[in-house]
Amino acid sequence: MNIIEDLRFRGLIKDYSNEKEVEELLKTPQTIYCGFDPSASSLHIGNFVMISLLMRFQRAGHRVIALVGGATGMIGDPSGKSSERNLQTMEKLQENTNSIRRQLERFIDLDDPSKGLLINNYDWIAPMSTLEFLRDYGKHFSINYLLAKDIISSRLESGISFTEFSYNILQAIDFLKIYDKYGCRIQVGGSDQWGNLTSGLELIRRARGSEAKAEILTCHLITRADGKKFGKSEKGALFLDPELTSPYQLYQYFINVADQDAVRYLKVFTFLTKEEIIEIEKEHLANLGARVGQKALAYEVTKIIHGKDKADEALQMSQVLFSGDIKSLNKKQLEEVFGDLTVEVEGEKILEDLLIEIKAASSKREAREFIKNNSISINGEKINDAVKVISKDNALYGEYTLVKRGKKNYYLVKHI
Ligand code: 383
Repeated sequence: MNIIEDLRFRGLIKDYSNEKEVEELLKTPQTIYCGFDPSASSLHIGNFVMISLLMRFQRAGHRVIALVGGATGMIGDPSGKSSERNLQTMEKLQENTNSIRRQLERFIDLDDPSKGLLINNYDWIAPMSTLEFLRDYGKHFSINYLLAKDIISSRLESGISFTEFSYNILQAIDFLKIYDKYGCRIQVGGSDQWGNLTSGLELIRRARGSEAKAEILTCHLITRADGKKFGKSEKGALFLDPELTSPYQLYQYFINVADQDAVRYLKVFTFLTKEEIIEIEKEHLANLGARVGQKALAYEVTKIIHGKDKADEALQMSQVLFSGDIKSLNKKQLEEVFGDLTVEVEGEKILEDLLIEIKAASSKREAREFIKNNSISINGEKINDAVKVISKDNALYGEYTLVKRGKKNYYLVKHI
């Protein structure tokens, strides 16, 4: 299967400048670029779709260029934003640029410059003079052309600064520079980037003549079956930085996707082959309750982003929710898995009172009922003594008591 067929199978491609031309170009080794602005200290799962696209091209024998927008990040892309952005400080931008570079380096093979490159548009945009900008580049764009772009026209009511209005031209300049310097003929991006990508084509054709060959390809932005925004957990965006989104949180997000989304996401986010995915899909559909698709997805995504060890650990941690084997978790893992369910409790309590205090039962009668029916476990062990004393003394790590009621209601008691 060639790369385009593979990308089509994965449902990644939204639009091309010219489908036939892109296919033709990809028959021989090409240089393909995608840009990432340092708007935050970490890239997120939406960016990862494009990083993995570059990885797919690289594995198919093409050279890829990951561009960090050191200069464009100073301006702020209006794409997908309904209002003007605040400018970031130079210190923050520098910091973000460094951490984003480090993230890209982990995914894209940069050992051999004929296979992968990391570049920063600050290197050519910062030294450019205003006159050069206006005479060499601005002259190629009519205001009418720019105003017709969705991103810009949609902001005419609420307003857009000249700064953000100019962003599109900066990205177009990048494409021309990279076209000239690296012979790069294909820029890729999410579908939100269409307006920026087409301006690059426009500039290359105007500046280098109509026979100049350059094309673009965009990917679908990822959607969710329930219509919510993809990639946002209760704690915010899913970041690639494990300090911001832990491997376990990432795993949990994907293990919880809808049945209809699981296989679709396997295609988008993993490097499993078509055959492997079809096999998983069969098993998944044959028994949705077993969540075969979600399990493969969560494990694979965590593995690609954080490595096999972290994926194994996340898998093991999430299995505790079903096995109840609490003792296999260390303190940090216990806090990760159950931290959101923490209830602080002062002093020692007998079990039936504790259940009421933490709202696992609504009355003494109900509490006793649960205990009698064997539906309460404490730190992984069934307890049927309603007056058992629960305190710091028998707590896990001298601090926590994990209460489980029924099959899946957990309460993490923190003794204070
Ligand atoms: C800057 C200079 C270039 C080429 C691209 C850029 C960045 C671009 C942008 N991209 C987004 C970002 O940085 O803003 N103007 O967060 C996202 N991308 C990719 C993809 C995506 C886009 O990094 O759709 C999601 O990840 O294109 O929103 O010369």
